[in-house]
Parts: sequence; structure tokens; C-alpha cells
Amino acid sequence: MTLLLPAAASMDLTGPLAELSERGFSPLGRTLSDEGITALGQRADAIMLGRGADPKEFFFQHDSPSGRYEDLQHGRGYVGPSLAYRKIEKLEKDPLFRSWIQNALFERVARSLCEGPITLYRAVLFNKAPHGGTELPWHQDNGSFWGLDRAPLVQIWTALDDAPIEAGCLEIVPGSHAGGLATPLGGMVPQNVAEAAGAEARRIFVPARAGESILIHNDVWHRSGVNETDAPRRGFTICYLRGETRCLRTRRAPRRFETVFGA
Ligand SMILES: O=C(O)CCC(=O)C(=O)O
Repeated sequence: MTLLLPAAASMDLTGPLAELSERGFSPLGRTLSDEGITALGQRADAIMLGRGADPKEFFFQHDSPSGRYEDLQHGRGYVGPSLAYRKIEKLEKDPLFRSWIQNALFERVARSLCEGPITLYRAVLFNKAPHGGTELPWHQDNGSFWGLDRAPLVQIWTALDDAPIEAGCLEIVPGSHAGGLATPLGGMVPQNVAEAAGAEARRIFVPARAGESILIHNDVWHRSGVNETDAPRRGFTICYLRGETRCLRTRRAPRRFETVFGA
């Protein structure tokens, strides 16, 4: 099966990479084929429903019943067949998702940003079930919370469904990556910091059609709301690292990041 659209494989990346650097994100347009949209969507659902895949292979977090981020239950993992998981991590273990992670366009993007091998930090599905989902507050995907000895390279987010504003598309504060980390810890941007920066007024919606991808700088402030539509809103995001990146976590054995694009 061909996941990457042939035209996307050879797209000129000059503009998108400049926009990524200036604004902290850049929509690439359509990248994933029709059959890829169907296949990855079906695979995502099969994984959530525990069909044909062992849930123990992946990390699951179910939506909170209220749709509030504060009400999420942590540490529960897979709680049975449901299409209302908020996120599924470790999707690199699935061969189909893995082939998307290693597609030739994303390799060109990563190689344009650094030399040498490229490894994977995470491959995550952010899912918002019809009339469901959980609000994801302003956050950055970097900081000591991420446990890395240097900044991640880039994230590439791909819509597996149409993601209009009403479905909880990505919202971004353009240029916010330029200010670095809001806190050394990274992750959530504290409410007082977001307010002081005028995040609400500066935010833009970044709707996407199924099969479109968006480059996202790890430091850019981004968030997403709940899904008010009758259709699911599934986004698959991949975070790539420079090959020399090391894990600084000490509580358990440090992670070894898998090479996805060799030297
Ligand atoms: O798809 C979403 O709602 C959130 C995506 C996100 O936060 C990310 O890709 O880092």
C-alpha cells in the first residue's frame, strides 16, 4: 500500500521550513493517500477496540468523562474496547503506523533540520471521539519534563479525519516558540503566563483536512478543544530527535531512542 502521495514526496520544503522557523508551525497540505487515510484510521480503531493488536503493546489514556483535562485518570492504561481513548502512544510498534513514521517526505524534513541519524521520541494518536474528546490546554512539547539532553528536532502531525474548528482542531500561538520555554519543566504553559502573553488573542485555529500534515516546532504553544461534530477527529503526531539525543531520566533505566532514519 502506498501511504505517501507521490506529489508530496517531492514537495519543495523551502517555504514550509522557513515558516516553521518563523511561526513555529507550517501546514504541508495533503501528504497521506486516500487508502492511507482509510487504513491508518481503521488500524487506530482496531487498536482501541483491542482487535488484531495486543493492547499491552501500547500506552493508552482514556478521555475524561467530563472532557476536562484536570479530570483525566492517570495510570489506568487500557480499560477495554472503546473509541474514546484520548491518546495512544508507542504506535511505532504497529507496522502500518511505523511505515508512515518512516515515509520519505518526513525523512526529507528531518534531514533538512539536522545531519546524521534521526531517532524517534514518540508516535502518538490524539483522538477525539464524536461529541467527545478532552480539552488539551496550552502546552509545549519540550523542557525537563521530556527528559532529554537537548531539544527535540521536530514534530509532524497528520490528520486521519477532517479536523475543522468544531472538531477540536489544533490551535497555535504563532511565533510563541521564539520565547523558548515558558517554564524549565516545559509541558503545560501556566495560566498566568498564557494570560500575560495574550495567548487567547494571538491564537489561530489550524483546521486540517484528512490526509494533511503540519510541521510543529516543539516549543510553539498549542492546544485543542473538544469535538462537537458527529465524526471522529484523529491526529497522529510523530516527534523526531537528533541521533545523539540522550535520555536524562534516572528513575528507571534511561530510554534508548530507536533510529528511524539511519546515517
Ligand atoms: O492533536 C491534538 O489535539 C494535540 C496534538 C499535540 O499536542 C501534539 O501533537 O503535540
